[in-house]
Amino acid sequence: MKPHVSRRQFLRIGALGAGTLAVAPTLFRHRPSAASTFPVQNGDTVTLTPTYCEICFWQCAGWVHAKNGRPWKIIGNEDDLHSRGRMCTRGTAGMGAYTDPDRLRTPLIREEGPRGQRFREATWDEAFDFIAARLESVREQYGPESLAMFSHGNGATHFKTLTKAFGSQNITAPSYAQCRGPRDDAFLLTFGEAVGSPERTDIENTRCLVLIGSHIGENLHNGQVQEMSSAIERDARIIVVDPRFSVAASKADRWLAIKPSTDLALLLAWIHVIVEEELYDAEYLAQYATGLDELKEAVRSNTPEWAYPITTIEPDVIRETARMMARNAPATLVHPGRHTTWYGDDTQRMRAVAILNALLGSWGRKGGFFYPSTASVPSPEHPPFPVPRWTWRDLAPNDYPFASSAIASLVRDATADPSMAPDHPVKAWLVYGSNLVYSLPDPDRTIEAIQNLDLLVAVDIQPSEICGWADVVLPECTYLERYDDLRILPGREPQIALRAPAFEPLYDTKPAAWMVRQLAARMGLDDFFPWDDMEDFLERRLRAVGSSLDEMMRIGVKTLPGASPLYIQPGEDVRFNTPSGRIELHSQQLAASGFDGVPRFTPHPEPPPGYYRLIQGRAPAHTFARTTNNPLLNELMSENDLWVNTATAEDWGLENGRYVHLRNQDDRVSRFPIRVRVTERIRPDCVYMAHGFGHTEKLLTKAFGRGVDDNEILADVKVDPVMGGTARRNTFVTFELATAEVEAI
Ligand SMILES: Nc1nc2c(c(=O)[nH]1)N[C@H]1C(S)=C(S)[C@@H](COP(=O)(O)OP(=O)(O)OC[C@H]3O[C@@H](n4cnc5c(=O)[nH]c(N)nc54)[C@H](O)[C@@H]3O)O[C@H]1N2
Ligand SMILES: Nc1nc2c(c(=O)[nH]1)N[C@H]1C(S)=C(S)[C@@H](COP(=O)(O)OP(=O)(O)OC[C@H]3O[C@@H](n4cnc5c(=O)[nH]c(N)nc54)[C@H](O)[C@@H]3O)O[C@H]1N2
Ligand code: SF4
Ligand SMILES: [Mo]
Repeated sequence: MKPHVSRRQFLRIGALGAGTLAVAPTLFRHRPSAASTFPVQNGDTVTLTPTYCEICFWQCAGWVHAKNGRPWKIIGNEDDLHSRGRMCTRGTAGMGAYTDPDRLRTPLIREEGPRGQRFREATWDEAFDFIAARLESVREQYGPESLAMFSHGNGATHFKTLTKAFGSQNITAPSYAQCRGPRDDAFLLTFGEAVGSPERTDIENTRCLVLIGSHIGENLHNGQVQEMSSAIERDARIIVVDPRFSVAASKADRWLAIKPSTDLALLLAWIHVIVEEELYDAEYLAQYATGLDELKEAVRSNTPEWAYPITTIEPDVIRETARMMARNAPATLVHPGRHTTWYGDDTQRMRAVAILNALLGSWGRKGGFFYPSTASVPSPEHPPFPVPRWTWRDLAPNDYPFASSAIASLVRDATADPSMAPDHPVKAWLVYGSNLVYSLPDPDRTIEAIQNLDLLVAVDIQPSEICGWADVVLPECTYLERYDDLRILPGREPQIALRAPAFEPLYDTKPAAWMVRQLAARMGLDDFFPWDDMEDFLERRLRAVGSSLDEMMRIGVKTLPGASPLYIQPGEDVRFNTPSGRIELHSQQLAASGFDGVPRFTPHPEPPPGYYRLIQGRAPAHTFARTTNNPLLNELMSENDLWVNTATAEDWGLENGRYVHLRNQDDRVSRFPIRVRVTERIRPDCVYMAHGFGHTEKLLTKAFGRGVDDNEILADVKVDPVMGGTARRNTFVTFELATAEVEAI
């Protein structure tokens, strides 16, 4: 029996440290008006400015409250489908990004000498002149394609335009090949469409939610957590597959404590049961799918008994959970997760997830995957971009045929080893809001690549590690001090959201849009920016859809007309964007390229004796490494713990709270120690930590040396041959007992 957990209780569990959603106190009963100032008690005045959050990429819209011009609080915008009026812990703490005294304050230029750490303060003019001159020399010597851009976040919009205007389409982000690439490409191959961000998952209406390694509740993507809370309240069935008893597992009907790295075997066994017992949606498949016969043939031997010794999940449990999914179909959602670069065969594992959903008929059905709508908002017109002579694809023309985006790690590798593609040199990097030393595997390789560059520009708000390796650091003001482009993302309705400055930029920091205009002027690329300033840019975009900056300042979020139906209508003729025009259970495209048309299980390496598989995930109070120095969030959680099973801890004589260093299978030892958390909530064959800690940059005074960075001890990073994703969970660690403990820091 599942204990009844109400939505409120789930949220409270969050407050205990697992995942908090701050419920917005409604200060004003009426709608706020244009960044307007309201008198409140004691003669105080309060100003409300619309924003959408930049603390993670769910981009919740909210209202920034300033009291007497001073930062006060941020609450969710009730009309916003991403936040539904509530921000999460991290979004609520967005003020900390603004108030952090460690922020970058002024442009920096590297002093003569080797790259790394020695800078002088510079004026903006000096910084722009330097960059423009170096880029010109790169263009002359190697061509404009030699510039690569790495980014994360909406603020990068204008830098991307600048890069394309310069003549390069080498624009990439670790959020593809180090994150959701395998998932999106697997769904593209199967349904002809990606899952996208925010995910098109109809958790709100699901009757059976299956989470395979997706730890919603700790992964705090706001809308999903709220929808999952309401699914729990509605008493939807929840199945969680995780080697660790996650917050989601604690809410589940069934927790399948799978042996890590074996998920594909479980998925194939589920598919086997659904096929053998004919539990699939035959009518749906007959109308929309192709490849059922090949699928049946391929999974014939993948019985639950076959999967048991691989996964350690008992055959009865596999059968029972498969039937539970089928009983609730099509309102069964086998959630595709987001961070899916795990073991190197990730696109194939995600294909199995896609196939399972197809069998259950959940694609395009209520409680499964909905069809999102996106607002169409034209931008001010500019001349066409020059056509580059080569792109990132030419760096490895015969590899990763199904990569649907540029592979950040590939661009990095080609920079480190110019012989990989001698005719396509990468000589300059523009890095916006991406801490590549933390987010690309093999940081030594990243630094090696950087040493080959003629120019590295880092645009950031704080002195993250990547800044230390730059030639020029451009300090951006935080999202609370700037306009950015509109938020235009797919969702149940075509919504747009505005981010406007609530405060003047502190120190000598500036918005990216201003930086780009300054650079464009020096580089003769002004024509690509046919607007005066961000207010003009936004006004023009908004006028084109019948709104205005003034209206958006008053409402923050607007739903535009033209929402398309969320679900496939009964009997509707649907053409899927695959070669066959149908859902491809057997992928013709994969087979034609020499990959398995139906996924096939192959075992992954096992930890040697005395070693444990290192698995990792998200801390609810932090976003990657970008918030660990945020004063408000650092106070909530300043370092990560290492989850160690009680039996393992006993074997090693590890008591709770003890600090250890970690040694991986290549004998690489973590720079800092990590605190052991002894728990029954994890299998004995693996250990777990949250990503984003163990900062090596001393200027991040609160985060420096606290906890361990999983990235520095990754080993055996397998590359997915289908799309170039870099797998992060073949690392095995053992414990180095730290005697000096924290004094070592
Ligand atoms: N080892 C390891 N590697 C990983 C992951 C992991 O779990 N472990 N996760 C992967 C995943 S899922 C993803 S999505 C990627 C993300 O990896 P990245 O692309 O690196 O993204 P973030 O960590 O969000 O980016 C952090 C940088 O953005 C800066 N920043 C924050 N706000 C702003 C702003 O307003 N303006 C500017 N200019 N900069 C800003 C921060 O100071 C920081 O330097 O990493 C991947 N890499
Ligand atoms: N608070 C917070 N929320 C975030 C983020 C953040 O930084 N902070 N980042 C966002 C981003 S960009 C992403 S990509 C997502 C990532 O979040 P998700 O896509 O939900 O998940 P992962 O990080 O892949 O998975 C972590 C979970 O997988 C389990 N796991 C490890 N190995 C295995 C295995 O072999 N099999 C199975 N079944 N489970 C395994 C871990 O125990 C853990 O519970 O989170 C998003 N949400
Ligand atoms: S989920 Fe939280 S951190 Fe992410 S955008 Fe929303 S409020 Fe901000
Ligand atoms: Mo991600």
